[in-house]
Amino acid sequence: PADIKEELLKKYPPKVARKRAKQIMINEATESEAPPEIVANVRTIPGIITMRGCTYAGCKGVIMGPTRDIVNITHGPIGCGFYSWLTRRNQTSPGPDGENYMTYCFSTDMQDQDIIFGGEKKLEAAIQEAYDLFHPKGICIFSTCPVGLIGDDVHAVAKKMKAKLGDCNVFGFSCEGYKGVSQSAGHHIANNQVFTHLVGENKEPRTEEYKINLLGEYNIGGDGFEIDRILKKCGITNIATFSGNSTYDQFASAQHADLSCVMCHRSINYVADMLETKYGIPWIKVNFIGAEATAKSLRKIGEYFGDKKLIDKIEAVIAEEMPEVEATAKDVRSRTEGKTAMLFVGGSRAHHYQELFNEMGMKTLSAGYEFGHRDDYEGRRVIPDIKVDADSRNIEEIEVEADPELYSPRKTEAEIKALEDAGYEFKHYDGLNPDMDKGTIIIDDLNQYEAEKLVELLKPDLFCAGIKEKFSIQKLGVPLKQLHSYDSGGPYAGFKGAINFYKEIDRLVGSKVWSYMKAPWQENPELTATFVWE
Ligand code: CFM
Ligand code: HCA
Repeated sequence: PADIKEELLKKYPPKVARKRAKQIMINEATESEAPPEIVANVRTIPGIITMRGCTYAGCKGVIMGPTRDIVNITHGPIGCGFYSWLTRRNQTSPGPDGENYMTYCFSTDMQDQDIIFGGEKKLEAAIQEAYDLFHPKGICIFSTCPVGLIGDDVHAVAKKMKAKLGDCNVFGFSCEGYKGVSQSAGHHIANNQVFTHLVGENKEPRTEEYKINLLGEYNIGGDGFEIDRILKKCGITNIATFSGNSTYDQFASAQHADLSCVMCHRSINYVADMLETKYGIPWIKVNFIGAEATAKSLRKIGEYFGDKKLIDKIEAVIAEEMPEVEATAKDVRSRTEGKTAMLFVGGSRAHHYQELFNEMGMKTLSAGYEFGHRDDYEGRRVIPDIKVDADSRNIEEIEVEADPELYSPRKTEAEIKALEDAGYEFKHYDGLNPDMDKGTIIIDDLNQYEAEKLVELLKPDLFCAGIKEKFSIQKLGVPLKQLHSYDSGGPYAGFKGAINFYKEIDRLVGSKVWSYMKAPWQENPELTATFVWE
């Protein structure tokens, strides 16, 4: 593996190589030793073809995009709105209210004249038009790069329109694309605004049993539907999903839950912390990617509530669901055992999906995040040591305090202690590194050059990444599975999702078609030349 690292760095100018060397690590983490440090959540070196996206994408596309009954207006050029319109495959199912704005792409469609003379009037008109057409409960405004550059005040416009409309919550996000080093800044900005303007609004008490929030689950390819099916079968009430197929009212009611379950730690840990500080709701890390991981997460929820009725029901559900999962796993394993994969995805899937590959007997040779922070690699215990640089300081940290009326610890200190003494972990995430084998290669903010080099050197049976990587990797003869959009597949979460995933990956790694790929000019070069590097 050390040779591989050297190979990846060899072509870079010395300064670039020094910086990239800190973002490429040979995994040495073990359960007991402190893992070595990785540099993450820093600017991509200019000129490098990063896999990352922008802050606007993280805020509008990722966190707020999947909500179905809020009108999300992109204030900016049409491309920003169009590119973030359903490309993420976040699915929705309108409830009895029938409200679902997912099929619309709302944008102010800024033109040259708006950039020169200002776009606030156009934004006001857009909010009014959306209100007149749909009368939604909420309208959110997302700032793209030019909005920050010309100084349009989206917050002032939102405030004015909220007062004018009266029965519609309007608020904005300063999530200009350049605001942070990646999508991650957009997550934080979205978390802050949703918490400030929306969470806690619905004061109507909830009387259901075993109330949780599911944080960081975006219903890509219907994952959230499968998780909800399982939760419902177990008798667990999901008050609010942040934010797959969510509604205005779910966010507004999140303070009624008794436990927050965090799927994607990177994108939503801020809301989990704020719900705890303001309302006293503890949070735990869960993972519904992988059948074993799903069972473990359900048991963790059962143990928290500590009720025999719930615990027995959860066991019954697991016992009912697992035989089909195990039979499928056994069948595919005869073909997938020992095959290898690489996973380079956002800020949590490069970790979560290793569970599914393990269940198929497949090994992960190399993995990494586009924009994870050190805690997503090394675990939350390193948070106090993370250097706060100018880019992170640029993102607002909001002050949240215990609500004088609504704060109520869901468990007594003694109850929490009893759970912890029994090994229960609150507010805990160990990150990706400890789950990967020694000697595997962990890379932050992988780029096009390194991706191709890795494939050439390690020849994995499968590469998992996104649309920008898909075709360049497949041209190298290796199948690429999109772990963002799932290509056209899914769900992959929960029990039924695991079965879907096993079957698809079995077909992908068993197919030889990619290795037959040769462009005509590779087979019969009509022109040959030698490139001389001086
Ligand atoms: Fe969380 Fe996500 Fe991800 Fe993410 Fe994303 Fe996504 Fe992703 Mo694409 S919230 S960090 S910003 S799990 S959109 S649903 S697939 S990069 S690994
Ligand atoms: C985003 C969204 C994205 C992109 C996926 C991809 C997604 O970061 O803006 O590059 O294929 O999941 O849709 O991560």
